[in-house]
Amino acid sequence: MQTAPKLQIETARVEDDRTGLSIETLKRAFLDNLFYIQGKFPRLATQHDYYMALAYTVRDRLLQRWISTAATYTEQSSRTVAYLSAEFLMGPQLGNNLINLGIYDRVQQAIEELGLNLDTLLDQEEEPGLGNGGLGRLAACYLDSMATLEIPSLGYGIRYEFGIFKQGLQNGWQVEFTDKWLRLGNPWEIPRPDWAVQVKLGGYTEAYLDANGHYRVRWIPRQVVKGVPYDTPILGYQINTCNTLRLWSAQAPESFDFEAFNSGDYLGAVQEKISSENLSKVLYPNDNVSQGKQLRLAQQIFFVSCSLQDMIRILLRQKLPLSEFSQKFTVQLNDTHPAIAVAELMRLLVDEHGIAWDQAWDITRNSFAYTNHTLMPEALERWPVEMFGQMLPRHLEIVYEINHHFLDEVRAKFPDDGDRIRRMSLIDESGERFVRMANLACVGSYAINGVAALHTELLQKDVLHDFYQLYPEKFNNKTNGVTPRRFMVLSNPRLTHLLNDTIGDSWVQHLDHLQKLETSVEDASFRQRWWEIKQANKHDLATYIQAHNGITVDPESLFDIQVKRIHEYKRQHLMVLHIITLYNRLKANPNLDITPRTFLFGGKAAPGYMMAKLIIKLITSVADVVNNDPAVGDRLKVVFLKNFNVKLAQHIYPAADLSEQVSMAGKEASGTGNMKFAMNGALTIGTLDGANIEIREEVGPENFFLFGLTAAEVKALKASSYNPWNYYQSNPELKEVIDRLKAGDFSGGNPDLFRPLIDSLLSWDNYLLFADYQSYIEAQEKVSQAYRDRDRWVRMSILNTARMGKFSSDRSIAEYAADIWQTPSVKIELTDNARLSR
Ligand code: 9GP
Repeated sequence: MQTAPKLQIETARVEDDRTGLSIETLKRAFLDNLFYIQGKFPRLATQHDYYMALAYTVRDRLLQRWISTAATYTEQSSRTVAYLSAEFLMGPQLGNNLINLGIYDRVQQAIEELGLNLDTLLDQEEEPGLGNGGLGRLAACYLDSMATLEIPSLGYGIRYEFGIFKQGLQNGWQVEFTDKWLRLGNPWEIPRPDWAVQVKLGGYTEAYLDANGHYRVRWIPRQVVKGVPYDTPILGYQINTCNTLRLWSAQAPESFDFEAFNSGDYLGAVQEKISSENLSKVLYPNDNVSQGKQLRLAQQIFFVSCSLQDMIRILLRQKLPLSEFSQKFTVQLNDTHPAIAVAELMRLLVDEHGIAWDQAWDITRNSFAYTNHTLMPEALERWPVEMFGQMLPRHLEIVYEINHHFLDEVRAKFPDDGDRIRRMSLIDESGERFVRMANLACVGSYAINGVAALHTELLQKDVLHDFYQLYPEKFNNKTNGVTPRRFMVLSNPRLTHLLNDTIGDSWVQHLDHLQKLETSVEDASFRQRWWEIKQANKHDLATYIQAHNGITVDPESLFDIQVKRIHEYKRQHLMVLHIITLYNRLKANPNLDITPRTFLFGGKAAPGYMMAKLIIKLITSVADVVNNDPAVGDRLKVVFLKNFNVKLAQHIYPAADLSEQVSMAGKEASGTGNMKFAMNGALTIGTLDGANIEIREEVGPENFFLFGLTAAEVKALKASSYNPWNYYQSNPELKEVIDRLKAGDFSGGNPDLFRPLIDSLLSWDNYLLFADYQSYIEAQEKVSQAYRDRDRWVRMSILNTARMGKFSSDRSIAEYAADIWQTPSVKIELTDNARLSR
């Protein structure tokens, strides 16, 4: 038999238009993409067309790295982290990819030579807002660090058609708009329909005997949904490693039910399609709260099942037996959202691949690791048993079976302890029955971690105490971190240049090298440059505020900023109490010499969270009064920046003087905004909560404005029947603030508008604003004093940046890799074709 001639692909020996990095080649490739991909020529092209042409130009350059990476992982069967997360808040991709490819400046020049402006093109990108806040953004930072540290990894999630809603303001109230981020196309993703999988839902199970006479169970679903993967390349920083984010989109297996269609029932025919596609339609806009909705459970099983089936496909393609699943993959569960994976992997192994229960359980238990991200009781997911059983009848059986074995284990270690059994059971039977997802995650994982030292301690002492007693060896802490590539290099180019000039650029990969800055603190010209950079960044933000809010703010004033999700526990309204306190002082004494401040807020409220929405209305109402009172003049300004997202965040962190991290101690698991601010030289005013504690330890207590009760004091105060009314009565300034609000001074004379908020503060004040008020006001006095001494302030600011090395996500990921995943790094060489063309 004649062998077919080997396909010869001409290897490019000169720079080619898809890999070359010279300015001339970049320009040629850009115009080529404009013509052949966008189908436009310069006279017709919009700025968005130019953005797309540039994005494709950059994507081509990622592809050679991506393919080399995939090829190497396949050849070497590398151990891989599968990071399962219902949210990935990626932010815009173009700028970050330019930085990581190391071609930012070159592309800027190429674009300018073409008569265009890079900033304008970057601004065209619709960010994929596929997350709510900290948890989703952390997942995105971790993908960046895994690639940078050359750790083989796959991020798995949902390709929501609509991401987090866009926030507008109407009369000072939040209004929500659909986020149609895919409207103009997404140049970064590649669909992989050939790797689509099917996910079952509903129906019933039945037992049968297989050909060998073994008892088996099969699941007859009511509905089958197709999951189609869309891949996005995740390039590491100036390295060849290019990992993958794989997001699943739901489709009906057949577009039409032809039987219904032929019988004339057109709507019925598309019904199945609509209900299937609903699974990946929209992100639930809740942060730190679980709504317990059926569709949300369906989303979870959908992406988890797709991802586990995909891992099994990869394993089998590499000719590895299923028994090696846990050697090939370590599966990180980002909170409980993917915790159903424990039951789903059991189902796949036992029912679909005929592996015996005990062996399957060994594989499962060695495959998963669970990160808890919250201490908020309302965020701990529980599913009504009935709903769970209707959607996932087989999983419910498996959960019962796991529970049966697990409770035997508990009884063996803690005999005659019925209460403990009730608390630890995977099923909550105290009233209506629920499946407890955190318990399932703890039982099915070999490692359990919190996201800051205090958080892990509180998990061990409190929320997961029983599990800690049973499995102390599983528990460990992994303090969060953030990527300096996006949140320093990309966001703050001025600071980046100064740092590079002063200490070289190794800090971008080794953030602890920032320590070298400490010696420059004594250099007056360095301090001057530091100050000027902050001023320039503040100027840029002031311009943005003028354009978007129509408010003139003074870049010389202290920029005092709180940006994060709006939540009572985060206490945006504590900052409002301070603003009104200053306002009252100025009204009483118009000549008072105060440090001028600009108070900036940003953040979304969950659409159904009425109190959070009222807090936004409070901020905008106070802003209306304060900003327009001639007695105040330019000394105080209050601004609510609408639609806080990653893109906007990148302009805000570099411009901050003061970072507000004021949650009630014991509630914020870690926080990551706190890190992004401090890295960019903002000083923090904060409580001893989450990662604030570690930030303060690192930067030094003298460079941090501490206030408020500790977590232990909060607990004690709550136990001793806290009464906010006493604080109100005994603190004249606090009383005046509340009385003015009550009188309607910030609501056009309407005493009812803020009543729910005021009543909640006066009656129970769950988050102890009144208890912390005085301490907060005093700390703010110290801030004002410190800011008046420019030299002192700049020194403190420099030391904050210099000492933030610990909070790089590279450090966090290195710890995950060493302590939990045991994933060696894998060097990626570019394929010949790519190497020749460099
Ligand atoms: O609220 C936490 C936040 O403190 C933390 O920084 C972030 C990342 O670990 O996770 C948040 N948790 C959630 O969004 C829900 O569990």
